[in-house]
Formats: sequence, structure tokens, C-alpha cells
Amino acid sequence: MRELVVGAAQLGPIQKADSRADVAARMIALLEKAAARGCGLVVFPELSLTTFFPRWLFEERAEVDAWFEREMPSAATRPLFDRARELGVAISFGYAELTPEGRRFNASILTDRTGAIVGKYRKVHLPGHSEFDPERAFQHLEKRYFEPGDLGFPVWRNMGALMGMMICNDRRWPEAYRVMGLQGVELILLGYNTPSVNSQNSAEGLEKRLYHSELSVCAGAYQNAAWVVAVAKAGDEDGHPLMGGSVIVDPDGFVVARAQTEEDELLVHACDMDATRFGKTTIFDFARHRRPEHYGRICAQTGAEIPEE
Ligand code: CDV
Repeated sequence: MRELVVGAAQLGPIQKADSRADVAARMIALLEKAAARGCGLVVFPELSLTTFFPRWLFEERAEVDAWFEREMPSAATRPLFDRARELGVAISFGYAELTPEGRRFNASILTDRTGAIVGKYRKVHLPGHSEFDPERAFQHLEKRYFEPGDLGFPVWRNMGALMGMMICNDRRWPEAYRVMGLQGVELILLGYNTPSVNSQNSAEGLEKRLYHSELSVCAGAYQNAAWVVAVAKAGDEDGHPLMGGSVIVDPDGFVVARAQTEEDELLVHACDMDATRFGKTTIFDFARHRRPEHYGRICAQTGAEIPEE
């Protein structure tokens, strides 16, 4: 048994006017709660430090850059790193990254128990659009503010487990899980900000959106025999609702813990990394059963190519 007690630290809403320091204090409160419940690792959502700013159109570079971190730890997050190190708890959280070269990514990091960053991931699947879209009920300008991630889907050895990260929309793409599955991933950490309504289809209800999120995460866990910790930023951000639905999913694809609120909320589960062994050595023993000679299209094309009539 290789048990790792994992905390999924869902965050409630963050308003535009909230400071990073305020948010970091909320994260520290969740971290302390998690440590008291025996967690060795705590996972926070996508863009943990700010409101989901891609819903707003900013024209000026300075207005955009105000949402980004130029270094990590930053001044506002240093207390979080310090507390995590004192408690001996590893953390993972998302933030907007501005590199020294002026590149912008939707990123997440993973630390070890000493607070040292052992992994960084940059979101690959950026949803939304890059220009103001008057047809939408609200904007989703991730393609305006971020470049697609350039680091692939790495897997790191951390705390005796094989860990990978993905961010929000990535969870809907089986390729993301499989690339990590092909590196033996045992624990996938995933943060998200998902609006409770579809900006292009007001008839799509919350129930369907929660279902699609959970369906994707459960399928990814099962088909790659890995634990998945999926953590929301939820609640009403300046009149824009984000759904909750944070879950911890086992390697059989079952939900073992589910958030009940759209507030700051902690889920805890003791995840046995050896529970990934059975699936990885039987039905999803990739070495024995995969047929990559038939998967060429996966890497060769993006849009569907329909057979001719
Ligand atoms: N932050 C996201 O990536 N959100 C998308 C929404 C726009 C569909 C998601 O996949 O949840």
C-alpha cells in the first residue's frame, strides 16, 4: 500500500476587487485544515489567486499584466509556500504566468513537502476566443490572454508517486490523460473555473455541465487507471456564476469524495497509489493492448475529415 492523503481545496468566488493576499490567506486556512486532517498534498484550482479574469475584455497591456505573476513564489504567495513548508504539506495551484520573455501562460505548479517547486504545467487546451464576441452572453477570452502551453503533459516523481497536472478544459480531452498514462501517471491534479451556464446556449443547465465535467474526469481516471483530483473555483464572481462539483476519483472511475457547496471547501481522501496497479497491468496494460499503428489520425489532424460520398 502506498497511501497518500490528498486534499482537494475548492475555492469559493474571488471578486475582481479581492487582493492576492486575501486569497492566499483563504488558501492557508484550507491548507491548515488539510494538514490537521492528515493531508500530505493539497490541490487548489485553476487561476487560484484571482477572479477568472478572462471573462473581462482588457485592451491595455498593463491592465492585462496586472493579473499575472512574474515569479513564483510571488510576494503574495510566499506566506502560502512558507506555511506549506512548516506543515510539511505539498501543494499544487494554478496562476497566470508572465515569463521574463513576456510570454503569458495559464499555468500550475506542484511542490514537494518542503515547498520546493518540482513541476510546472502550462495549459494546452485553451477554450474561448481572442476578440470581443457580441453573440456570447459573457466573454471567455483565454485565447486572447494566453499562449497554448509549450511543456506537453509531463509526469513527475513526487512523494513516492507519479504525478501529472492538467488545467480545466484539458479534462475534456482524452489525449491529455493518455499522454500522462503513457508515462505511468498515478495521480492527476486538475483545477478548473467552469461557468455554470453556457455563454452560447442558455438552455444548457447546471446539471448537464456538472455531468459533463464528472463524466470526463471519471473516464480519464478509469481509462488510465489513475487517481484524479478535480478542484473547482466556484460561486458567484461579480455576477458571473462558476459551478462547483469538485471530486476525487479513484482509478476505477468512481467518485470517492464530492463537494457539496460553491464555497471554500475541503475534500479529503486517502489515495492508495497501488490501487492503480490492477488496471495498469490488466485491461489497460498499454504495452500489451495498444495499437498505435491505427492511431495516426490522433496526431496528424485536428478537425474531422469526413468520408467522401
Ligand atoms: N476555464 C476553462 O477552461 N473553462 C472551460 C469552459 C469555458 C467550457 C471548461 O472546459 O470548463
